[in-house]
Amino acid sequence: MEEKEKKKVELKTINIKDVTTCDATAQMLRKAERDGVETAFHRAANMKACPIGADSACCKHCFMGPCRLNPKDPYSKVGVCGATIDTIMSRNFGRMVAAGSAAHTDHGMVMLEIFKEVVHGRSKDYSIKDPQKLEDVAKEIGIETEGRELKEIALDLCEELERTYTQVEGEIPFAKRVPEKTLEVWRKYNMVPRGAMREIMELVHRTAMGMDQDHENLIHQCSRAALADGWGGSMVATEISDILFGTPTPVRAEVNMGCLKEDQVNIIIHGHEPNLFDSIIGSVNDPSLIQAAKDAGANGLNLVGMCCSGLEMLCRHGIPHAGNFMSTEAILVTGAVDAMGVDVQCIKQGLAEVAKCYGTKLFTTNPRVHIEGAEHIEFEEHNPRACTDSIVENAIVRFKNRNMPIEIPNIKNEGVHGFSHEYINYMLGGTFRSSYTPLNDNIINGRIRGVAGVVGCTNPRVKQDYVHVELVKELIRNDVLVVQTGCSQISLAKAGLCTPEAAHLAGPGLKEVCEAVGMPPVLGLGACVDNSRILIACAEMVRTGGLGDSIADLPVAGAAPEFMSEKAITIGQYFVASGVFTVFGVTFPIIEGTKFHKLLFGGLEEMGMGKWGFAIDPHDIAQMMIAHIDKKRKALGIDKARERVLVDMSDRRDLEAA
Ligand code: NFS
Ligand code: SF4
Repeated sequence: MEEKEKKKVELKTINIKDVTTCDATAQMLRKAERDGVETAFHRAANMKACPIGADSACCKHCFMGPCRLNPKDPYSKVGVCGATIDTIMSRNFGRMVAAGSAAHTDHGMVMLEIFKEVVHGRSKDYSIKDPQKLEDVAKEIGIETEGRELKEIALDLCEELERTYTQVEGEIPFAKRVPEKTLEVWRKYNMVPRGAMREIMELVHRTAMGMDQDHENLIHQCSRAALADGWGGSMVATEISDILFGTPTPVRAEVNMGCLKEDQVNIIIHGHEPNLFDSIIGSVNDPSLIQAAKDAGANGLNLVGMCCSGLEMLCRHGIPHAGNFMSTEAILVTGAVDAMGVDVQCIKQGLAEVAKCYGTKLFTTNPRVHIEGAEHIEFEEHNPRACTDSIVENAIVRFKNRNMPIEIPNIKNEGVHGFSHEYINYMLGGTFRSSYTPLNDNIINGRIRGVAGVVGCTNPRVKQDYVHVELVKELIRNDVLVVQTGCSQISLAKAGLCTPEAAHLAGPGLKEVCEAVGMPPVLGLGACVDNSRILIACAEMVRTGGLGDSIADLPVAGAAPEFMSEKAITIGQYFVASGVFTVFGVTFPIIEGTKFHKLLFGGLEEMGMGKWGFAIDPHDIAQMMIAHIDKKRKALGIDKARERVLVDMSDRRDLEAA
């Protein structure tokens, strides 16, 4: 009792208006406080981030330490082994990259395994939904497709793509997609990835005590392991998921907590791999389970996604999405969630406690992820429905036994999602001449100033959704076309910017293009692994011509303004290594002014890559990105075109006003 009272005192310390701009989440945080339930928002307020760790100034790579250096005076001390601040920070950075790369590549490998099972005819539960994509991808990496059976091509594709993970020598297959000039830079610094397993292994090895103690040397392996994710693991995950579950095309769908239905059995799938979600779609459409729900007094089964799992199915099938990372605990506070099934990545342990408070059944399904206090129903690739049917059955039981008041925020936002790079191609070019030429032309003539990728997590250390939304608004207002993935896409969807109607918020040039094509100024591409779609789009822009020879020449920039995950660091590093200026918010785990900081924030650019940037305020981030885009426009000699367009635009407005 005493302990509970103490908790309540702590709960008072958050000011809900300061921690989120998501109205549904705010409503649920108020309810949580009334109910005496805590969330990551409350814990963040009560857990001050360690200032030494935040700057990456500590090392625990051996037990002569752990050693802590002084972030305020980083060169005043070294570790017991003599490691300098640059060594310590770069090794920590490398370990983050290794972890993030491992996450995406493990996910990609699972997709490839399923694909193999399907191709060998050993899986009846999945099938090839996009044979055209299968052929296209095969052709692109040099597999003969002419006159061959799909199965033969598919077998070759499996074998070839497996090299992405396992090969010990030579370049990964998707290196073939990289523009030659970008590849040259990678080759110069020995950064073209071999198999991801090889690269991650080497990176973990090199970041151990007594290993690579030169941050300039180590950054090459950081880049190589990161590229093994972006152009490897993540790209395979995306391409194989498209082949198995369908390539996204624009689909209207609803997001936010109002997607829950009080009179139905609500089931949430949260995590990352599309196979679990795909199987549960089958379960909720099973007539016998629908009948069971009706027998329990429900008006049906309501399946809703969250985080990246949710994005996989929002973009492919228009399945409603209830919210991003910082809303996963909050949604349980509705009391309306009968079951939540999770697989891998970004699953807060705190969910178990909140679920317990509201009688929601929390199920882990993946052998890699068990949570104390959650029930585990293992998802087996050979019998996926056993797991997902069981989740549905359990949800029905919970629905029948609901015994507490339910409060569902009455907020839903509609938008259009599912812009694969193939669709962007088609959308802009039309059926007969599908290509990136119109995009490049519009960039060259200045209607579109450049392209920005705004991606990544939400983080309780900054106001949820606020930074994403403000940043994107400012970018489109300045004629920058925005592409999105991950939790950021949901932030913007909730803010109503993923609709063609949002074009009125865009600058005159971008607005004109959006209206002509009927597209939103903010294009949602999918989950975090689908950042690979952005890489492919960048490569296509280079190949189409007129915007330079390498990705580093393009007037593009990226941002993860509310990041929290190691995976985001890896994504940032593969974008930077690919040639993109990438700005992070919240905090950056490297001390400003150190040699390693200078390397990341400038040196890499001098070597022909992109570079990192950091700012907390969304308007600062936007200005940095726009300045970079303008710098690239100038280098390409297309800055004048834009000035002309702007004159044209204001002239036109003057004319209209007259
Ligand atoms: Ni990306 Fe997806 Fe969200 Fe961040 Fe987590 S769900 S892989 S890591 S929090 S965007
Ligand atoms: Fe300290 Fe060096 Fe050991 Fe790190 S590796 S804990 S800096 S002695």
